[in-house]
Amino acid sequence: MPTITKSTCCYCGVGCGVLIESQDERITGIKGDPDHPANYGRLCSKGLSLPLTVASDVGRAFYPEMRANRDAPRLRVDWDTAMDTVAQRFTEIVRKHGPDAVAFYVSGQLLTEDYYVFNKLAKGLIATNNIDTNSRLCMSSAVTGYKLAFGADGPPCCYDDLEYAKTVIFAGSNMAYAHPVLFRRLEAAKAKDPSIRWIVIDPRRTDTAAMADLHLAIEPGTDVALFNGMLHHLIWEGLVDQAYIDSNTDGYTALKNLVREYTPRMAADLCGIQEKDLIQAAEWFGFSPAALSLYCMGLNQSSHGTDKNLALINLHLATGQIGRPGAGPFSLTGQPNAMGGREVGGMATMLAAHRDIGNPAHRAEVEELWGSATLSDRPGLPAVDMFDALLDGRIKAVWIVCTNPVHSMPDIGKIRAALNSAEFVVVQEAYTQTDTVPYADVLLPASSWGEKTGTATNSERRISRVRQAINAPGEAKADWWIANQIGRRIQHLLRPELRDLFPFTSPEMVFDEHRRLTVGRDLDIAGLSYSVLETQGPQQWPFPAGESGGQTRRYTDGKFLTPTGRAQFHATQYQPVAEPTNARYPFHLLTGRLRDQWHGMSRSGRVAAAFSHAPEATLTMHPVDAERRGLQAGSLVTITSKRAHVVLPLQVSDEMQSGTVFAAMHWNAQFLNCGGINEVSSSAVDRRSFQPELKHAAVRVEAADLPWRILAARRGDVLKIQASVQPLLHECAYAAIKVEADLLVLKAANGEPPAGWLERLYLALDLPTGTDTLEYRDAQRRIAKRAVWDDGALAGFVFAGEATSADALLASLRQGQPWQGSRLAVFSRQTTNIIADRTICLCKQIKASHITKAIAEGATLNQLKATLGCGTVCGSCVPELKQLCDRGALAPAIGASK
Ligand SMILES: Nc1nc2c(c(=O)[nH]1)N[C@H]1C(S)=C(S)[C@@H](COP(=O)(O)OP(=O)(O)OC[C@H]3O[C@@H](n4cnc5c(=O)[nH]c(N)nc54)[C@H](O)[C@@H]3O)O[C@H]1N2
Ligand SMILES: Nc1nc2c(c(=O)[nH]1)N[C@H]1C(S)=C(S)[C@@H](COP(=O)(O)OP(=O)(O)OC[C@H]3O[C@@H](n4cnc5c(=O)[nH]c(N)nc54)[C@H](O)[C@@H]3O)O[C@H]1N2
Ligand code: SF4
Ligand SMILES: [Mo]
Repeated sequence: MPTITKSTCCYCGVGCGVLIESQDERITGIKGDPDHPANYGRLCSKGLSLPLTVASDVGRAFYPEMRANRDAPRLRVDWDTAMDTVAQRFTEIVRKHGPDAVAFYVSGQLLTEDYYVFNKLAKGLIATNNIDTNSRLCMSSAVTGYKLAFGADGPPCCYDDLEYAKTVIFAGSNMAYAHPVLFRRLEAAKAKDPSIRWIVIDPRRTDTAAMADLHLAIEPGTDVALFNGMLHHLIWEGLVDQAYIDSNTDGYTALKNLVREYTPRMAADLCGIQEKDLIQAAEWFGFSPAALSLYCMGLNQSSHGTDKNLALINLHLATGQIGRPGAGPFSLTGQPNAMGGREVGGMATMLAAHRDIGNPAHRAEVEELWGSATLSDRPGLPAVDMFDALLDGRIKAVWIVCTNPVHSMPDIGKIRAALNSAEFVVVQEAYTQTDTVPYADVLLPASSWGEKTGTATNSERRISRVRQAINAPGEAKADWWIANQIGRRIQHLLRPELRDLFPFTSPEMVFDEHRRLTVGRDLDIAGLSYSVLETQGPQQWPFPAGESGGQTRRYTDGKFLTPTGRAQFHATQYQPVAEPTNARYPFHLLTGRLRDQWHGMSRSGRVAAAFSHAPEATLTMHPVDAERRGLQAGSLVTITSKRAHVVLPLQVSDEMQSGTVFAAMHWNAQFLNCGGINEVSSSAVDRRSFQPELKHAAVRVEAADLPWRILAARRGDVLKIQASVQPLLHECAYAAIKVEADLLVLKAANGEPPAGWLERLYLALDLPTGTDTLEYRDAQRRIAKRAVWDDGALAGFVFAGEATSADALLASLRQGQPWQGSRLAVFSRQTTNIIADRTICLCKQIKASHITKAIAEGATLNQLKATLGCGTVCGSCVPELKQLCDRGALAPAIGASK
């Protein structure tokens, strides 16, 4: 009999409740938890495919590993050896160079309990504030914005506001992809009340934008000008709420003076949109009984991310659109526990429970509660600075937990150099093939989703239990446990005189200590405990002692947490992106997410179906720009910034504006010859939030001259084949792995064949010579072809030397049917170009060609659902289905794919 465990999805900040089905230490299924108030039973394509991510142990980190030096291989060691080593090296470095010579780089995907112990280890024991997180790349501008405007961090809104809102602004958020289950709630609300207005602010026509009543395709980075222009119109049309401004805010006059110059015409010009559209947006917002703004990385990941947040909040304060059902500035959190990390103060710029490092009273409170060493009053180094300090030797050792900076940080070349120059690197990971693992002197194997216990807080401040369904494989351990064990050892070496700082024997003990620190703070959760969560289900904070529930909405009484009790307006001047385009770098590069992949793909990349919607890394460009440069869809292009270059196939689509190009953030050296698009991205940061401008870089795009081409495919255990091919990828100027159910496809290109590469590829793909192998070589033309049969069916092939396509062969490989006729035909059976037939609906596996055919025959969205079944399970594909229907039977795409 399968066991059912109630837990939480480990992907996005929606924080959906899940029911995990498991049997014999394997996760066998998943369902949405009908009782969870985030999703009421729904899951998106990513959540639904979680069991597939853990179906195989290939690539999991099983045992602690260590290496004697940079050039030695990492070898298996026991836990005590690994933990003693980490404790000793950290202690030595702290003794010799001081506490700020070590750093922790952690993650918004850790559970609150994990985060808490790491924060205590850094700040309470070692007395350094050098603990930062990937949330710096994600939420820090939102944090700064909230703190400056309201005096405290955390969204004022709740998910029910999605149903109450009458005007919804999506600012720099592709919610249809990134927060799909919440998007389903918005779709349902709009279907019920078609007078609801959606405004999308995004330089790209995303699936979210395509569903909007108004899409403001602004020039990248111009959001502040837009919001200022909207406010100008609201003021001059008398649409502001003067009574709210007078009684609840400060700073209005300065703001009013500033936005006087932002006439709708001037602002619209800066944004590259029409004045009437800006006015329309302002009026829908201003006249609305309830206006809700949902915002995400298009605002935060900017060198003026704090200003973008503040300018949007200004609009809400000026119109009193806050603290009421359906109204407010709602920052969507990206990671499942970005909020929990903020609550425990797990960042270089804050202390536990929303306290400030620079506030002596706050430090004293934490010291008292912890019985710890004197807390440091020196601000810690935020992510980008932290790696800079590692590079120049100020920091000697770093402990990286649950994040993959050699993929996700901007300007990865610099991150690699920093890790290479570090004295000691610890990587605490669940998977061994990520881009950061090769830099580990010590690899600590972590348990992952389905294997861990604790809590996480979602976007609406709701704390949910994460429960363990199965045991972790091998010797992998929970993150809090590892921090606690090593913490004890470091304390023994460094501060034995202090009270035991790491007494924890369970996550519940950690949670109880955490909630004691929140007493009297804005996020007070003294009334919450594991047993309350057990009996009453997930709860929002604040939840002080004596209360029967958490707080749904904040600031409902117009009282804020600033020293004056009034919200603060901030006069935000528009400033351009840090790296404007110019004649040398004429394109503006945007980056963002795909529907079915998660970040560095260490988990989602294990699911073949996740590749079917967007099969490969590409660069998307507007058709006019491509034509002007003589670039064809599908051809390889080199994307060059001031820092580095990357080669990718070109995708052509009018969802881009001319002058901007887009690349997904996910692809990395597990699937490509390089670390992905962050090779070229910029590490310019916002001066107040220190968040890097991952959304914007100036690049040039040229045809890549790489005449030697390889197309290879192999049937078998894809994870195993991928692991053996991965080390070869970087030797080519372009190489990309595509995954299908039991088929791995490799495309590569180079100026000429790298020495001995093909022979190594044959080995990696297990395509040996022998009776079941056919080979063709033409040394002069540098052509080499090899095909291998297994049990009479084609098992794999490599075609090298000329631009080849082989869809007939790929089809034959997929089928695995006995080969018909002469095997010699293998070298001539190809037809022309592969037309990418994407799978639009993952749940029902419905391909684009079937859908467009049905639409051509007159099918509506509802008929598509009824006849093909697409869009009827998780709903993640509905926005795209709707778009296809709206376009009528037109071809779904210009160029290679979409
Ligand atoms: N499928 C999927 N979902 C995810 C994740 C994932 O990896 N995959 N990750 C989660 C995480 S951690 C996060 S942070 C969220 C991110 O969620 P989102 O922020 O919604 O996703 P992104 O695609 O990164 O960026 C959103 C949009 O910002 C736009 N943009 C770029 N520059 C600008 C600009 O100057 N102004 C405006 N207004 N828009 C701009 C981009 O074109 C893009 O469409 O997603 C979460 N959900
Ligand atoms: N160009 C560009 N770059 C971006 C972004 C962008 O939009 N554009 N977005 C940025 C944003 S918003 C974010 S949040 C970051 C995300 O970037 P990362 O934090 O690098 O993302 P992940 O790939 O999710 O990394 C999590 C790692 O933890 C491992 N892991 C999984 N479970 C566990 C566990 O329980 N314990 C431990 N110890 N490890 C585990 C996974 O295998 C994975 O390698 O990327 C940022 N980088
Ligand atoms: S929306 Fe999807 S990825 Fe996000 S928590 Fe829910 S199921 Fe997981
Ligand atoms: Mo994020």
